[in-house]
Amino acid sequence: MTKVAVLIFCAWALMPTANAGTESGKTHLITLKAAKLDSGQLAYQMVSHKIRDASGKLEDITNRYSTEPTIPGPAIVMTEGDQAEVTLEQGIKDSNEPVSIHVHGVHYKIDSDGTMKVFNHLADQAALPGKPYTYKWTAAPGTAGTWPYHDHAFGNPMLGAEDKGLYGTLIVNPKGGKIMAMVDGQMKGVDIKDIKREFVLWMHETTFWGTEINHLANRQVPLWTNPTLGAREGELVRFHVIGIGTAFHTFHLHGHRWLQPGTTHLVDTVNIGPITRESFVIKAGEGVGPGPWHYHCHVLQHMQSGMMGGFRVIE
Ligand SMILES: [Cu+2]
Repeated sequence: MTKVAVLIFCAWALMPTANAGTESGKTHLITLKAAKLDSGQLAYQMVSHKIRDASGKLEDITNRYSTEPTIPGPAIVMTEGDQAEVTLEQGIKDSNEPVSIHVHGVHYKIDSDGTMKVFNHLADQAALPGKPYTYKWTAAPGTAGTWPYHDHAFGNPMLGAEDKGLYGTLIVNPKGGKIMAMVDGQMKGVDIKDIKREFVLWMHETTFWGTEINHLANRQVPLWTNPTLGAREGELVRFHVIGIGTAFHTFHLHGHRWLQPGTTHLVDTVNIGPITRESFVIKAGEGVGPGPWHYHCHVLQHMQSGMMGGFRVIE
């Protein structure tokens, strides 16, 4: 190799490499606020969500979210290859304490860890009143899945206040646009765009906290505690079940069964521990028809404490 060729080669080798797959991805410009509910619990609220495509065009999708703070917090949906800039505002009444967002699953640099200096030994990565903090996430290829995000600072600079309601869901859809599911008695790839509703259920101690992402109305609907879910028979429905807190649960859905992700196992009950999750697609009422079906935790003590809700499938 000539000297010039070596120099060109070295310059090429040292160029910052774009994350494969991100060139065509979108950038999510998100502002979230941490707030206090009348109940005294804490919650995240979507303030603004705009999506910038590769040509620079902005789409504002803020109106798809509740205008109030909710538990769980807003479900943020990205696709592998997308990036997000998430700015958090501290809007907690009567408090000057830092609050943060720590996300799981996706890629981020150490300054987007959402932790405090006492924990990360570098810097406080939290919002204060009048002083927002911005986190950068990359939904890199291979990070498709359902992930939690939660506070890691408020009230306790090591651990934060996730147990007071500061948690939400990040859904990274696979770039290929398909999810394996057992539908019509066959294991097959289901088109994500054919899913009509997604139910996000967080299992916290002896209570379910839910949100519906309704793709028919293009809206997220807060469902609050132990909700009754609803679907039409034959609709493709996706569940995201996530644990938080200290208890271990077994999530069970009556009359339905699903393919465990990455396996050929068909199940109707799964273990859910703190910050572990299960995400799956079913066809509502498949083989069993409409009815007032139920879901519940199958830990007897939790069932006895009322940890259950309905899954009404109508014709
Ligand atoms: Cu349980």
